[in-house]
Amino acid sequence: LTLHGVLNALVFTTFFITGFLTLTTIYGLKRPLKYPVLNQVGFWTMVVGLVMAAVPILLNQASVLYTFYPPLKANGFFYLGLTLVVVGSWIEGYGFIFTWRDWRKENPGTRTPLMTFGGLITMVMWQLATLGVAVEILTMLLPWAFGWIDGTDPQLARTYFWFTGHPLVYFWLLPAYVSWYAMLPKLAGGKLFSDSLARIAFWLFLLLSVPLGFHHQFVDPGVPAGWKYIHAVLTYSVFFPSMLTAFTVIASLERAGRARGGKGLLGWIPKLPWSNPAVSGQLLAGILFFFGGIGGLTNASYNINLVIHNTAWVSGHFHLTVASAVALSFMAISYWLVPYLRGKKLWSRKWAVIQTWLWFVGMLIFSNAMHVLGLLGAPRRTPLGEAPYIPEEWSGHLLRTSIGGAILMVSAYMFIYNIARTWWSKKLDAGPGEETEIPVAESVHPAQETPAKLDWWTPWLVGTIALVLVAYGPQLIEQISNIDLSSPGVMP
Ligand code: HAS
Ligand code: CU
Repeated sequence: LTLHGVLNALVFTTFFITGFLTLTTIYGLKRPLKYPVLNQVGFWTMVVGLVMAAVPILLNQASVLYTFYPPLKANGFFYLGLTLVVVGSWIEGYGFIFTWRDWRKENPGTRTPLMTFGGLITMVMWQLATLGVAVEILTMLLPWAFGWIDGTDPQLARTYFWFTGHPLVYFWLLPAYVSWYAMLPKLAGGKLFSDSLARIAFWLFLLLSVPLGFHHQFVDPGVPAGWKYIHAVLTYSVFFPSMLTAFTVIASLERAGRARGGKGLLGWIPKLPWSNPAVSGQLLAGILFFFGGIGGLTNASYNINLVIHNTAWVSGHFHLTVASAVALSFMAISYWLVPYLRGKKLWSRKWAVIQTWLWFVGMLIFSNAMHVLGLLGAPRRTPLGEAPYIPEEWSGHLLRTSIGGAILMVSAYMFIYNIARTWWSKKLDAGPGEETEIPVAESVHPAQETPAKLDWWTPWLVGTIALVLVAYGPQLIEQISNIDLSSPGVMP
């Protein structure tokens, strides 16, 4: 489970995101990276970190899951490896920021191209968000794992982790939103409904991603209830930019569908280009994300959370969010990105469209079964196959989980095969315009008409830092001043 969680949630995402945001930076700004070597260093730092973390996992020296909660203890190189993956992504982020800063100097007053703007917000938020795990690993887990200190403080470690852990989900989600706003409307044959609304959504994610991590700690004894309520209210507020996204992206899609002859309330939906896998994948990812988002609202409700926390419900939630909204969007983006990078046609569009639908159907079965099992009390992070307490009423849902999971695996291998055949094929050279273009959506109102304030970093950065200090400062001071490094480690 550690291998599954780390490779999918931390590695697949981070590597795809830094690659995709490299493209949105240089293509959006129409200029090369300011310091290409810097981004190469960032990439290879991530690769070294990946290998360093993977070895202990494979040697069963790091069975601590992707959240590496102490007192579960891993070999020190696992923590060091993950640290390098984060440091590598930081370096890549600075490479984008330096490139944009040069562009900004030469283009004063011009609105930052939306695809670049969304990528920058993602990376700036990530620099702030990762301070939590950086402090956790460097001041607690590394010295503990290498034996320089005897014990650790699980409560403080969890607070540090969730300082990063929730914004981590938006580090995953925002690149998918960059595609949904800045590319999908073009792929659908239309325009972005509103450039301003898109930028407001990204600013709100910068402001609200970090100061709400306690919604993962509603059952933690060391966090006072008042602070849990404050973070619960802030969690409701971070709903807003996603609802804004649903409105703006669907409005853009509706315009495209109607331009293609869609009539009536919903007649525009079948008119969308579902035969393009880059479109079908992202539409289906969005539909799954509706259910994931509603589940997030349930999770955020302090008292209801007590019912679902640490149950299979949560696994159902994040397979609709990171494993669908994000992962299925990344696969769909790959269906134009790899042909673009290789100048070759996709090996099979038909396979690709079928793959996206298989993911959709498999995930509906898998995640619904997980949600229901959670409500029936099935714990997560537990090898249920070994458990002596499997009540009869779980069996049907466990079977559905397996069926859904098997469909997802077939879909995943169809994706990998299609991409590999495209990448290494000899004969599929694409003619001009055939999928080798980067889809750039124009907005209905030119971006230049978007208020200049929506391209102005200082007030939003100051507001973000102030909100984080208010939401976390007092509790961090309290927990750090009461640090108790007495908990021994457990290595399963
Ligand atoms: Fe979550 C736990 C609350 C979003 C991932 N979440 C997790 C965990 C993960 C995760 C990995 O409050 C487990 C962590 C662990 O290991 O313990 N989550 C939320 C809330 C949101 C949310 C309020 N989560 C995400 C996203 C994730 C993610 C995004 C990954 C990418 N989550 C929680 C809470 C917990 C939690 C508690 C702790 C539970 C516990 O006790 O452990 C919100 O951001 C959700 C807002 C989303 C919406 C949906 C908008 C819909 C859109 C679709 C548009 C449709 C389109 C297509 C474009 C309001 C934008 C249309 C198609 C046509 C055909 C037209
Ligand atoms: Cu969260």
